[in-house]
Amino acid sequence: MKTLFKLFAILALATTLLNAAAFEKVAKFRTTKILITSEKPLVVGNNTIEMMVTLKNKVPEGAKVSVKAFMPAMPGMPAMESKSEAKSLGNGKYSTRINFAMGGTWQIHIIVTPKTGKKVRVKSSVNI
Ligand SMILES: [Cu+2]
Repeated sequence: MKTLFKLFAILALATTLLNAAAFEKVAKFRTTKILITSEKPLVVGNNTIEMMVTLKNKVPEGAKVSVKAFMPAMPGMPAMESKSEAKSLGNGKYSTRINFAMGGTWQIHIIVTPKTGKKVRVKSSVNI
């Protein structure tokens, strides 16, 4: 019995470690909450992020999600932007790729378009 318990404890720990995201941030706007995660640390170049979207603590069935990451113009540098339509993985989970062209602070706008009702823009930012 003791061995079995140990086995379960190890399994539980392993699962926790496997699920630990290298990047995690919550973005909120009114009743819309988005948990942004990435398995790998965010880097300059291509990144895959996942988003867990809830509206009033519920999964918005059939909602569309798009992501815009941008950096305003800087001295000697034009404004930069990366736009994408996220792929639905079901159960309020979405995945998309973002390209960060350079290091620094990037503004992130996540636009959630529910099947019915108004679209919501949730703002966040990341440091690369
Ligand atoms: Cu820049």
